[in-house]
Amino acid sequence: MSSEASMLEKFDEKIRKEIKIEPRDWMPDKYRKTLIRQISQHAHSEIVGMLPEGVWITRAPSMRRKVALLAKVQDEAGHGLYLYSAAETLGTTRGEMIDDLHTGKAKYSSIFNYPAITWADIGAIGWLVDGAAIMNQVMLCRTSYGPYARAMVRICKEESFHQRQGYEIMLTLAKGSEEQKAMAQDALNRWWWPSLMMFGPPDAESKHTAQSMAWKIKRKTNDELRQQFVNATVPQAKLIDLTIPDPDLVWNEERNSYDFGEIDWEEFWNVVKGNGPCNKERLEARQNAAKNGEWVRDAAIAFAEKQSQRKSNKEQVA
Ligand code: BYC
Repeated sequence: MSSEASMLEKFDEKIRKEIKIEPRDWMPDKYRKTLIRQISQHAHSEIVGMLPEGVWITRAPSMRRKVALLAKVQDEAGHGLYLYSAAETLGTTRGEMIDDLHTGKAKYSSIFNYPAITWADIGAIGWLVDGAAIMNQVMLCRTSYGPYARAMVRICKEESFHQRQGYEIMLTLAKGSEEQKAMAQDALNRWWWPSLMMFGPPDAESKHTAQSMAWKIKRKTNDELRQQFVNATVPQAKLIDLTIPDPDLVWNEERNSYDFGEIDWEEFWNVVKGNGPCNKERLEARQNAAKNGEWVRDAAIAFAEKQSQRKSNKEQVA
């Protein structure tokens, strides 16, 4: 047996036995590439995901809401950083990943190309977008690559706070004046379908799912997670007396699940290809942030170099 074949056998055995793959372990090149793609896209989603909510920090309706939103957006920056670090253990660099984002080569979640136009959108994002994100990320806590799985455990704890803060905003608006309730319903109408799209294309059209399931990178398929999300979210909407904007939504006793309407996949691919309502604006915001922060990074590097020079000078004297 060639040494590559024997390494592959060992790798497959670890996957079979649910032993995590760690950075120094041998892994097939395609496994490494799939992880770099998925983890870096995930990291970019966290960073771009700060933009729609970030603009509402100064406009939050009370001190309490402002503090919670500020904490949430900061958490997202943190999630991005854990994820970039996890991807770096696979041999890529943060600079390469960020360049790929800024040049439009790397994807980030379609959902962040929609605008947050009212305060209720902040509620809908927390409730639906973070709700969908958790559904996907809970299964990623069991992903086969160790650093990704461990990052996910911490991220999920923070995401559940995000989901609750969003749902609580929706609850407050839904119990408020007629105008506030209408604002909450309008946000639900606009965010519902894009949230279902977050889970990715239907299984039959998902080019990566079969291999990622075999490698236990993904533990559930796009359609399974989407269904799980619908089943969990419909009762939450009922509880606050809001209507899911889907006339085909109906409980199916046999499947023990909700049946739901057809997703507009043409809209999804259009957004993924860069033609959503905010794609251009989001990319420009990240490119400008990189340009405007260049002097800070240069200064930090110069300072670190000076410190390390001083340390080695002292060591030489001693
Ligand atoms: N948007 O074969 P498929 C968050 C792409 S952020 C754009 O099913 P896969 C949060 C896909 O990349 C949550 N593109 O792919 C932050 C692929 O294209 P490439 C983000 C999408 O990887 C702030 C092609 O379509 N979560 O939590 O097996 C505030 C075919 O798809 C999308 C993650 O990133 C999409 N929605 O499955 C609030 C989780 N869907 O790469 C919240 C980690 C698919 O071949 N990622 N594409 O050019 C995953 O679990 C998987 O990558 C996906 C897709 C389920 C998203």
